[in-house]
Amino acid sequence: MPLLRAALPAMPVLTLDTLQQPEQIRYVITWGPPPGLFAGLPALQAVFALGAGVDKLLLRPDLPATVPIYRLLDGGMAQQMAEYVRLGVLSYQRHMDIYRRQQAAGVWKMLPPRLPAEVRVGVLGMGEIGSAVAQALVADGYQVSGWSRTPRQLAGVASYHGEAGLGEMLANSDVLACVLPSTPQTQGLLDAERLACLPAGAMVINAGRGDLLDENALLALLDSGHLRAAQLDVFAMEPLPANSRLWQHPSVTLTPHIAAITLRQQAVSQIAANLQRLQAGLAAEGRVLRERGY
Ligand code: NDP
Ligand code: OXD
Repeated sequence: MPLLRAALPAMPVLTLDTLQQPEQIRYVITWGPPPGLFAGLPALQAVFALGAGVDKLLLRPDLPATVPIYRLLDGGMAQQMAEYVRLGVLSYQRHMDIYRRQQAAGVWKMLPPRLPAEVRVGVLGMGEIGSAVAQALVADGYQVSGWSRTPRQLAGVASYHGEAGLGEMLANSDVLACVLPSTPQTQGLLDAERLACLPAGAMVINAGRGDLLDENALLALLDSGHLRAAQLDVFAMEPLPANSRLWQHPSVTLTPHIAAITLRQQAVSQIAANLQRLQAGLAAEGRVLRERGY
């Protein structure tokens, strides 16, 4: 709050605890607002999400479709996500997951080295975050391809789009890294059939949203050995229920939705600049297009 007040000295900034005269509130900055909040704000002109993904906000029945939603554009999250994905890819390339299992079993066995140029990484989602992930992987020397809804060009990245493009990319991805938003079109995208299109011995990284991936299908393919490993940051239900088999699975590394965390200073600067644009009658950046769901 002090950061926001310092960035917007001319604008009264209230918290939920200090909220008075809700009928005068014009802007809300939020991640997970309490149910019904927006219904009591008749003067609401815009909502600023404290994150990149707005799937939950778009489902809010109390938020009129006429109120624009603005999301964070990168804000330091792209670099964090690139680090998160590179951790998984590097671990795969250097066989660290296999060596961990060998260690647990007391096995001393060298595996043949694999160079970055021999590892194919497919990135699902080539937006603010996905394109930074892809670029970081290209810089590391991996063979990188990317998938998006519309055609995208990125130096060193083989670009795919649409359903046909997805099949081809999956079949050629040793590591699949998902940083897609959750939309009606992407929910359930990584189902049993599509996951089975990955080459034998592939790894899946999901840091987009949990509902993109069928967790049971993933577990079945890990159990059968078709997939070698998974690194998961997001889940169908968060926190991940205690009885999920993912917790204990030897081929799964999981993290509690921390792949790319909102950085306060960057978020405040971006939102304050956007508010100032709106106040000056200019278009703000990062507007979510409701009709496409992200
Ligand atoms: P962007 O909106 O910038 O990019 C979204 C990308 O997904 C675009 O390339 C878009 O295609 C593609 N896409 C959307 N729908 C489809 C579809 N139906 N088929 C193919 N491609 C599709 O989002 P960001 O990069 O900023 O963020 C992506 C997501 O990452 C967030 O929505 C959030 O869910 C997740 N995230 C997770 C975090 C974590 O800590 N785990 C942190 C931050 C974000 P096109 O280029 O054609 O528009
Ligand atoms: C986001 C997230 O979407 O943290 O920003 O998941």
